[in-house]
Amino acid sequence: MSALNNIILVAVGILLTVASIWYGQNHHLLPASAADSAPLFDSLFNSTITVATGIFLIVQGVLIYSAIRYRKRRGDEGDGAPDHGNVLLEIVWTAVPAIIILWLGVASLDVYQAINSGVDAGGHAHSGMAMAMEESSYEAKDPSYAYTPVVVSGGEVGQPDLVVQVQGMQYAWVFTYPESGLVASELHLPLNKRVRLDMTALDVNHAFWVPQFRLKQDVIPGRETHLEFVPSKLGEYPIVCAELCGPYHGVMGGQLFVDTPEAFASWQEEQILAARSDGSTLALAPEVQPESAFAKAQHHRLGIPEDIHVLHRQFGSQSSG
Ligand SMILES: [Cu+2]
Repeated sequence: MSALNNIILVAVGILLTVASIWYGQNHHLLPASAADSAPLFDSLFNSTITVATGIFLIVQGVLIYSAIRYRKRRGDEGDGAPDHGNVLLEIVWTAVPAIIILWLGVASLDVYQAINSGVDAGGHAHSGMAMAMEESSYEAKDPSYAYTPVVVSGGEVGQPDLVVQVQGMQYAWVFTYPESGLVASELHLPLNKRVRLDMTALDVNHAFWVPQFRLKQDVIPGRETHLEFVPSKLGEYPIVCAELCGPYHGVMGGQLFVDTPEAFASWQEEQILAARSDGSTLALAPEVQPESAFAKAQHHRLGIPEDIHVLHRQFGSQSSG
């Protein structure tokens, strides 16, 4: 009988292990992975799901088994057998979670450091004055639209091929390509090139999040934060603000396009041509139009009332219909 019990116990253990490993690899809880940072994150997530599934099945299994096996029988009015605890069991159920949490902490730190390698993780603090000077340097230098497309080289690992300045504001993202002076409301990135985002906020805290890249980073006024990665899959991905930043936080989003290098180059050329043919093209002529006007266009697109600009005193916004 005891031998049979042991066999059943081993069989249940094998079944639990197989079920946990299978679910850890087939949960479909994550969106497609589209950057080099994603597989690192995903393998940790899958391991966590495997362990969590095992614990879930054990706990629920023991609960259901006990409820059935030790249920009150008809006519049974007596107490259960006296029990003074089980030292071995208590050691096991303390040690096992402690080991799991320790492993999870070390493995998470490992992945975090791998994803942030090559990036000054904390960014560096700026004074308000330094910040204001930095903002003015975002403007294109040449007023005659003599932009040149960003040349994307195949730089060595750890050396970004492309740097994009990201500005978060209530309730939009603005992307500046400093090499060409291009300012856009969409983020276009070339496939398989190392990209660094230099990010700052104009008003309150925001957070730049691309679920398909498994990257999320706070974007803070008066301070520059960074993300560095290699987009690894062509496509269009949502950019989400992951920090409650005001009443219209929920609509603060954007689009990220991972293009072939050729498509990326032609997108840039299109933008530059548009700027040449129409001097008022706001997104391409930051020296002509203040950034507040760009924000206004975003607000219009998102259906946000224009008087929200009253909140944007730092832009000196002049509302108009
Ligand atoms: Cu935001």
